[in-house]
Amino acid sequence: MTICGDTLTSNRIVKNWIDEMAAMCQPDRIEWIEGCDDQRDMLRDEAARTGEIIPLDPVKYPNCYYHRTHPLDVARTEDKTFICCRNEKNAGATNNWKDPEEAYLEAASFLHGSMRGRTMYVIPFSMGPIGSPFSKIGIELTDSIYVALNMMIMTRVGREVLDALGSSADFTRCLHSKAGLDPDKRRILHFPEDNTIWSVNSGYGGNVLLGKKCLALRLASWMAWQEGWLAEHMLILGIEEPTGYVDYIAAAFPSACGKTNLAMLVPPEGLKSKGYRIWTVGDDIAWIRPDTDGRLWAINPEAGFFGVCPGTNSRTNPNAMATLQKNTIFTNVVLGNDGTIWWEEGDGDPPAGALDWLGNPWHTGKKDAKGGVIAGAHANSRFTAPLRQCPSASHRVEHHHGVPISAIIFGGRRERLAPLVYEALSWNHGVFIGASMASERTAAQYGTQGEVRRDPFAMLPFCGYNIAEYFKHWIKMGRTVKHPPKIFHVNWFRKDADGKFLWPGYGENLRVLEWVLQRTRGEGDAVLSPIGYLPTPDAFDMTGLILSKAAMAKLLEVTGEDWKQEANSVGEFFDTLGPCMPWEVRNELEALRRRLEPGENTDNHEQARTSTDKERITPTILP
Ligand code: OXD
Ligand code: MN
Repeated sequence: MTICGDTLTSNRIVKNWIDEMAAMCQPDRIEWIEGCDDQRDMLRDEAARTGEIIPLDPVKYPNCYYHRTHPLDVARTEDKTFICCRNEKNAGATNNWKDPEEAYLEAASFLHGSMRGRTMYVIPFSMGPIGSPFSKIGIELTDSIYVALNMMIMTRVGREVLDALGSSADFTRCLHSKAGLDPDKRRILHFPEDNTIWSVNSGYGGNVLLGKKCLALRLASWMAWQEGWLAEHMLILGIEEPTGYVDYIAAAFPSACGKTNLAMLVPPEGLKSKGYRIWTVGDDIAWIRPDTDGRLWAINPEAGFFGVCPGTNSRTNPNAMATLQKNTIFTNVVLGNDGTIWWEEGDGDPPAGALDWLGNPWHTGKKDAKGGVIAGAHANSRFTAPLRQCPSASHRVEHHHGVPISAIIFGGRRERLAPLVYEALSWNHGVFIGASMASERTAAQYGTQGEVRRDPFAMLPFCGYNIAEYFKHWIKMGRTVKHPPKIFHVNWFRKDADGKFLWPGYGENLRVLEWVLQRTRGEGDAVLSPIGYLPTPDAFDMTGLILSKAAMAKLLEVTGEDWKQEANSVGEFFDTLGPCMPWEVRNELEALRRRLEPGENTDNHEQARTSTDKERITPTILP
C-alpha cells in the first residue's frame, strides 16, 4: 500500500483508526486531502481520465463536471439506513434499529477487501467554520473520488481541520466504500455511541457525503440531545431592512416544499422600494444553540448546496442559477454533445445530441414502450455548488458565532387545511405544530396523490434518536432559553376549488415573512383563532401584487370540521410514536380539540373563536 502526500497529522488516535480501517478495506493507496486547489485540480483530472466525471464546456460552465450514478443508486435509501445504539428504545419508533455489534460484523463482511485496486481518500472536514464553538470535526475515508470532490464543496476540508483537532479523539469516524454498489448489501449505519458512521455499497450523495445527513443531522441530533442544543433540517435566511438591521429566521419544510428557493428568495418588485435584501445563510441544515443573551443562535454547518435540479430555473430561483455557473458538479441531469447540461423545468431548450441521465440518446417527448414520457434528467438529479458563489450568500456564513434567530417557521404542502400563515400561541404550542407537520403527496412521489404524510419538524428520516424524546428536548429548550423565537406555520400551496394555487409563492413569500417579523416585534395585525394567531386580511403589504379579497379570505380560512379531522389524524400519529411522547405535546393536542368545540374556552390561552364548516372565523383584532 502506498501513502500519497503527507500524513497530515501526528494524532495517534486518527492514525490508528485509519490503519484499522485500511486493514479491513485493503486499498492500494491512501491519499490525504489537503484542501488545496492544486490537489483538487489533480483529482478532477484523474476522475475525468477514468470517465467518473465529464468536464463541461469550459466557457459556458468553467470548472464544472458531469457525473452519473448507478441507475439503482439515485436517492437516499431509508430502508437501508439504521441507528445502531445499544438500547433499541433510543432509536424510537420511526428509525430502523440494529444492534451495534451485529451491524459492525455484517458491514465488515461487505467492506473486507472492498477497496482493493482503489485509492482510499482521507478527508478531514469541519461541519461549521473551523474552530467555531458550534462546529464538529469528522474524517471521511472513501474509495470514491466523486465523494472527495463533492466533500470539498460541501464542507471545509484539509490540513487546517486537523490542526484544529490537534491530538483530540473528538472527531466523527466516517467510513465509506462503494464496494460493488450491490443494493441488497447497501447499509448506511450510524453508531451515535461511538461517534461513527459506516456507509457501504452506495455512491449517491445523501448516502455517502457523510458530513451532510448522516453527521450534521442524525449523529448531530443525538449529540445535541446530550449537549443541550438543536440540530435541525432547516434553512437559515437573513432579511435586511433599509436601516441595515438584519433579522434571521430558520425554517423547516418536508421535501418538495421549496426550501432552497426560500433560502435564496429575491424580493418582489412591489417590496423592492422598501429596500429589503435577502441573505442566504443555509438551505438545508441549522445547528442552533442558546447563548448568554438568552436567544437562540444558529450556524449552517455546510459550505455548499446539494440542490435538486428539476424545477430550478431563472424564475423559481435566479440566485441558484447564478450559483451553479462555475465550480459545480451536476449529477444525473441531461448531457448535450456540446458539453452543456439541461433538466426538466429548467432554463431553455434541451441541448443537441442529448443523452439522458442513463446515458441513452434522448429528446423532448421521448416515450417508453408503454407510451409513457421519458424524463431526461432524473427527478432527484442534483447540483453541488459552493455556497460562497450564491449572489445572496451572507457574510455571516463564516461567523463563528452564527446568527441570532428571531423566528422559527414550519411548513407543509396542504391543498385545503392550513392557512397561508399562522403564529403559535406559545413555545409548547409551536413544538406541537412542529410535531404534527405534514405534507400531501404530489404527483412526483410514489403512493396515493393527496395522501397526508406526517413529517415532524421535517426530521422523520433524519432524527438520530427516539423522536418522542426529540419532542421532549424541544420542550426543554423552550424552558432553558430566556428569549425563545416565536414559532409560525406557513403553507404556500393552498388551492381554490378549481385546483389552482391561491398564492403566487417564490419571491412573494417575503410579504408573509414581513408579517412574521412584525409579529416578533409585537407589531402586525392578527386575529386569534383556534389554531393560533392569523393575520388579518389586510395585514400584508400587497404593493404590486393583485389578489382578490375572496382569494385572501380563502388563504386565511380555518374550517372547524377539517381541523377536527386533522386533530384526530395527529392523535393517531402520536399514538404510533411510543410511550415517551411528552405530556406537554399531548396537552397541546387536547387544548386544540377544546378550542375547536363551539362555545368552549377551556384552555389557558386568550379566548379563541371557533368555527365549523359553515361558520368561518370572525376576526378579533388584537392590539
Ligand atoms: C435533501 C433531502 O437531499 O432532504 O436535502 O432529502
Ligand atoms: Mn434536506
